[in-house]
Amino acid sequence: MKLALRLEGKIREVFEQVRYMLAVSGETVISKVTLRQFLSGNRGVDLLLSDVSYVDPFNGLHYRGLTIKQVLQQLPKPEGSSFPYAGGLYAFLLTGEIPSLEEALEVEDIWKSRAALPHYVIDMLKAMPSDTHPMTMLSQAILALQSRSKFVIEYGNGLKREDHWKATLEDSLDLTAKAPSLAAAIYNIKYGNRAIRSIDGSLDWSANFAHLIYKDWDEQYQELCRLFFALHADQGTGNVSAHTACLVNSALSDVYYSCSAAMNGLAGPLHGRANQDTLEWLLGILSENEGKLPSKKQVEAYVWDTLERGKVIPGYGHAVLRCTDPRYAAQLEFGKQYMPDDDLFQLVKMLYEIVPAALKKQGKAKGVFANIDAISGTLQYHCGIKEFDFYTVLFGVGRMLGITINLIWNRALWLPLERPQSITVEMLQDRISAQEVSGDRYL
Ligand code: NMX
Ligand code: MLT
Repeated sequence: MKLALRLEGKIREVFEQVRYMLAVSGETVISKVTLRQFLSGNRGVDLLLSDVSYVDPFNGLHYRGLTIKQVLQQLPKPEGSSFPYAGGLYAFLLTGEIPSLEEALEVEDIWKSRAALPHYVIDMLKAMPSDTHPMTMLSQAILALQSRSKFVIEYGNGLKREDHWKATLEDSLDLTAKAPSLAAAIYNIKYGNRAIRSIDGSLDWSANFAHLIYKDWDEQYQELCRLFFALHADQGTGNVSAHTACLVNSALSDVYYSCSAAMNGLAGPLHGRANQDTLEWLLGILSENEGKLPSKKQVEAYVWDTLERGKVIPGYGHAVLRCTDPRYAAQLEFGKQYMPDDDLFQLVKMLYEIVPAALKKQGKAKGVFANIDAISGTLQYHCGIKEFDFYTVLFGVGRMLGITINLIWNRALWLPLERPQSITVEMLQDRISAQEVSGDRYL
């Protein structure tokens, strides 16, 4: 595999660099933690290593140093499409080099050859109770594939540490190849008992999802799939889903265990499920106004009612971002092009004018701007995916791209078992007292 050969060279370079830093500067302090940070989920504490992406609080997501706009411009695209091959994005995030068309297609071809789902996974999904949340189905289906892990077999046969990344790469390609098929199987089984399709060899990975849910006629939806999966791929590794995967994988649990666990984190309303909750909330606003677009005043009243009931405004705020999420902006452009007159899209734009000011006035949220979930469901809904409890599965399909790449790199860099220390309240109090005496404000 040419991809693995290119990656091997990169890994050698970065491995040496990290080992050298560790040997020469091992005791250098790179981050300090205040008591407030300690009790606020370690916000703003630099604790994780990843070159794959970085979230700048004021400029948002960067994939390998490039903005989202640059990435969408520079990666190879299928003929006639405005959005890149996911295979090209994968190669780029993995190696840090913009791939040629041929290099993007190498990943697409590998995925095509590994996309089929084993029958027992489909049978298992069909056997689950009909009220099972699609994220539970996704997590279970990934876990069901775990018995196929090449890492586990090779580890059992004495796999050397320097080769852990190679088996992780194999598992990663196997799982990501199946991700659209898994999501489509869940969709087809849960919402209509439709037959499970095989991929269309003439379509790329992203557009194949449209084909698998019987929307191959819908070029607009194929375009949305390409954009959607690209935008959801990575967001640093501090977010709950990626961090969970990295933590689980640090015990040398394989890619399947790690990604299944990641999906359980993504299923939470403060994380990926916010796309489902946003759509439900938007439909609630419309239905209060008998399905018609409400006035600005009515929307403001709805926003305040939500806040006064102690609820969060889904799709707004962020643990890191202090600006509008560029992933929101990229989707806004898509909406302007394809659905400018859609009522939900109009409502999304109204909220963008209203919510940040309301959150500022309320004075609690540190990030008040729109995040990726403020709009993603609206685009799906317009394209006919009305089953909004499914949206987080689509987030998961995209996120598996970034997560698996981080796992490959974590194994390549020999990142050890994650094991921070916990301390008792009494110990915390003692440290505060000791430092109040010494005048040092840091723990
Ligand atoms: N609406 C109402 N209150 C909010 C919001 C919001 N959108 N965002 C933050 N707050 C509140 C938050 O609940 C907290 O309240 P309290 O002090 O009573 O606990 C306070 O403001 C301070 O929170 P922050 O430090 O600004 O936010 P934090 O970093 O803890 O959390 C989120 C970040 C994303 C969890 C939070 O902004 C939120 O709940 N947003 C709505 C849900 C959402 O859109 N999640 C998706 C995030 C992106 N993703 O895809 O994962
Ligand atoms: C994400 O894409 O993971 C979300 O924006 C949440 C985060 O970054 O913490």
